[in-house]
Amino acid sequence: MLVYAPAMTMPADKNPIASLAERLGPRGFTDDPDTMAPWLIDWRGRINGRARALLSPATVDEVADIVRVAAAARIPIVPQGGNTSMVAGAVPSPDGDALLLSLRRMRAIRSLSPADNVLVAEAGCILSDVHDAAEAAARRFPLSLAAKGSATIGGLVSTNAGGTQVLRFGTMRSLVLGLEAVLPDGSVFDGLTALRKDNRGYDLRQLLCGAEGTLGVVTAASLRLVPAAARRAVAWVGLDSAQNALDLLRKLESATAESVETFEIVPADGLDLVLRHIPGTRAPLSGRYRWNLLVEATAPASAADPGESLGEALAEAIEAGLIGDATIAASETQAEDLWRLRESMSEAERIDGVAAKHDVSVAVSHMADFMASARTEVERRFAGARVLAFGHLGDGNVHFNVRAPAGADDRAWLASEGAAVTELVHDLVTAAGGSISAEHGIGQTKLAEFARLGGTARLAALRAIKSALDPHGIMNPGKLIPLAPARAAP
Ligand code: 2HG
Ligand code: ZN
Repeated sequence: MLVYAPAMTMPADKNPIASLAERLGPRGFTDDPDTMAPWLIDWRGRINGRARALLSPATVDEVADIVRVAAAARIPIVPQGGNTSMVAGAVPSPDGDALLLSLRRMRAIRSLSPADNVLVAEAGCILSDVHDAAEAAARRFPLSLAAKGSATIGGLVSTNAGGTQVLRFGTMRSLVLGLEAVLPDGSVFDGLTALRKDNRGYDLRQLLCGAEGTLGVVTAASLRLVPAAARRAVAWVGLDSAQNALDLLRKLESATAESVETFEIVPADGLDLVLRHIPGTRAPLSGRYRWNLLVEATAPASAADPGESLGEALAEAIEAGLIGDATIAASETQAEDLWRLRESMSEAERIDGVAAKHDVSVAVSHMADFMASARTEVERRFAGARVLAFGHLGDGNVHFNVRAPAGADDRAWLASEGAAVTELVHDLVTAAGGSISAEHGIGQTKLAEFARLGGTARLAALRAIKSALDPHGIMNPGKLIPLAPARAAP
C-alpha cells in the first residue's frame, strides 16, 4: 500500500471549468443540458439537481487532476456510479455549483488472478461484467442485486452495497480487498492489494467503503472471488407466518450444510404488484400465501446436489406445517423466472405509485416481531396506509415501505404524511436496536433522520473524519454527514 505525498496545494485556476474542458477533451467533458439531464435526477424521480458540467475521465491521473483543480477552486464534486441510489446519494444539489463526476469510461477489468482469487476492476465497471469475467475464469463474484446491469463497482463500494446474496459472503465491505482512490486533496491512495491480512493501522479501504463519495473518489477495487457454483437450487415457498420463515431458515442452514445464499421475503400484495405490472411473470404456486420466500442454495461441483437436500428439507417443513407449499425450479429458465419475481419488486412498486421508503435492519431473530408490530402501529396511526415489507429477511433487513391508502392521491398523501410515517418507522426500528439504513446509505433523503437518530458520538466521529480528510468539504457535500437536525424526508 502506498499513499503518495499529498498533492501540492495548487493556486486556484482563473478559469477552472475551461481548464478541465481542455484537459479532458470532448469525450470527457460536457455541459450540454440535454446530455446531463438523465444524470441529474434520482432513480425514484423525486430529487432533481443541477451541475456545472459532467466530467467523464478515462484514467486515474485525469481524476486526480480534476480533484486538484476543484479543490483549489473549492468547487464541489459529486461522484456518480449507475445512479440507482435509493437515497439520492449521487444527485448534485439544485444550486448548480457542483461538477458531476462519472467514471463510466473507466470500465476495464485490470487483472484477474485465479491463484489469488482476486479480480481488479475499475470503478466504472458494471457489476454484471464482473460476474461474467469471474465466471469465465471458473470463479464467482458473490454479490448481486436487481440493478446489476447498471450498478458500477465504484457505486457499490461507495455505498457498501448489500443485495440478495449477502447471507453467505457478506456485503461489499467483506469482498473488497483493496482500493485505489483519489483523496480530496487530489493525492492518489494506491491500496489495490490482494492481501488477506494487513494491519497497517486505520483501514482506509473500509473508511472509503460506504463513504458515499464524501471522502474521495474510488477509481478501482480489488475484489475477492469465490469458487464457481457448479450447481444451484432455487425454490419459491408460500407460508403464512414470517416467524415460521425464520425457523425455516435455521432448518435449511443445517439441512444444506450452510449452502443457502439467498433468503428473501415477498408479501402477497407485493407479489400481486409484480404479477400486475411486470410483463411475462406468473404465480409459481397455486395457492395465495401471506408471505413468499425466494431461496437459493449453491454448491461446488464436488459437493452433493443442493436441490436434493433443499427439496427434502422443504418437504419436511410442509409436513410439519411450517410452510404451506413450495416449488423448486426444474430448469435455469424456471430459476430465472423465480428470481425475476423478487428482483422486480422495487420496479413494480415504483410503477404502482410512490411510497415512504424505509430500509431497516434489526437482529435477524427480531425481524418477524418487528414487521408485525411496526405494521400494527403504522396502520393505527395512519388510517388506510398500506405497508409493503419485502427483502432480505435472512440478513434481518427489509424494505418497510409504506404506501398511501387505496384510492388516495399518493403524491399528496406522501407530501402530507410521509415525514411523520418515516419518523414513526425509524423510532420503532431505533427502539428495537436496529438501523435506519441497512444497505441503501444515507444520501440526501435520510440525512435529517440520521441527524435526529444517529447518536452524538457516532455523528461527531463522522464529522471529525470528514473534516480531517476533506477540510474544504468539496466531496459530495450535503450527503451522509448531517450538519444540523431537520425534519424527516420520506
Ligand atoms: C431491493 O432489495 C432494493 O429490491 C430496493 O434494495 C428496495 O425499492 C426498495 O425499497
Ligand atoms: Zn434491498
